[in-house]
Amino acid sequence: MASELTLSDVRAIHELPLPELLFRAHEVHRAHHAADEVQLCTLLSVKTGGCAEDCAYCPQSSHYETPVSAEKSLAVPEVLEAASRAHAAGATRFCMGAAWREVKDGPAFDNVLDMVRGVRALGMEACVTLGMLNDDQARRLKDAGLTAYNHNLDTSRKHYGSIITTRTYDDRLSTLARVRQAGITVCSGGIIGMGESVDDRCDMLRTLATLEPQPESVPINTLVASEGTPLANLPPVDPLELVRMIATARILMPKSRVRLSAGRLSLSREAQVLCFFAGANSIFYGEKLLTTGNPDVDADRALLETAGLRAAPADGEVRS
Ligand code: SAM
Ligand code: DTB
Ligand code: SF4
Repeated sequence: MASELTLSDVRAIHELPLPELLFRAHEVHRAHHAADEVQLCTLLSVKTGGCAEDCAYCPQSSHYETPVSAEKSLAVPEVLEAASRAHAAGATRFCMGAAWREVKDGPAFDNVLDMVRGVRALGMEACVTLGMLNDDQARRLKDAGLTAYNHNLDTSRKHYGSIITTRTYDDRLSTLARVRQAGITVCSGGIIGMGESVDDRCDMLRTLATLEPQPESVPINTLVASEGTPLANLPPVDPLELVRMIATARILMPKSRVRLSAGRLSLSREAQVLCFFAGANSIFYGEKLLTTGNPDVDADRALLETAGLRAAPADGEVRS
């Protein structure tokens, strides 16, 4: 995608009549991906709660009174047991999240490196999301075999200041540049339903699509309105707005894996199938995201089966 992509270019795509938008997105999807495959990715919070950042959507921020309390980091063996169970259930990617503002050198980070090595040894892709990091930490993650680093832009530059004040949009972009520089693939997306305008949504997609190269992975989350956070009482997103967001992301970033991420518990099967048609080709798989719920494994297996879709094989595995 050309770097001169403008907000009005993105709006023009986003505002297409929905059938036309879906048609174009699906065409792009089929040209670049096996359109019947959905990657199953399991999440685990390896350090929950007590986070110093003030992200207005997040139940793990210590700035708000939420039902999530600060816990100790998980030990390496329990994380690898969870990864192994996820693998046995069919997940090919394991993503570990920590409620950190940034990575700090020391035993907790050394443990994360061991977790990454262990997940890779199971034959799974390993992704972590640990907040900001420096060049040396990015290099050590790469050396441990990390596949991807998740760090979301979350929203547009304009809307960002009303969601997070404890770090800037440019901090986020520099972290992404460090990850890229270290040779780790980039996972970056955002959240809809945080009171942003359609322009904000489109501008976030514009920023993601003009990164060079584009992120390999783009999670699109719907706000999980969490008790105690400043965004707890926002109205739910119309699922068709999510479909538009996914279709627009697919058209702008043809090769990226677009992930239908948080918020699926509020989506009908029909809405999820429309998201897959629009180009989403990954879901979080397992009863829990980081601290909130997600459809259970049986429901997701049944959804894929009913829709005639299949779990994507691990890289290098032959389709059966
Ligand atoms: N602390 C690290 C960071 O923020 O980079 C990593 C973990 S953080 C929980 C990862 C991402 O989860 C956030 O960037 C945000 O996009 C998403 N997220 C967190 N809470 C959410 C919520 N209530 N609803 C939807 N997405 C959420
Ligand atoms: C992403 O974009 N969504 C995931 C993952 N990256 C780390 C996290 C969703 C968290 C939803 C709220 C929770 O469960 O705490
Ligand atoms: Fe902390 Fe990440 Fe939650 Fe922000 S999104 S409060 S950085 S855990």
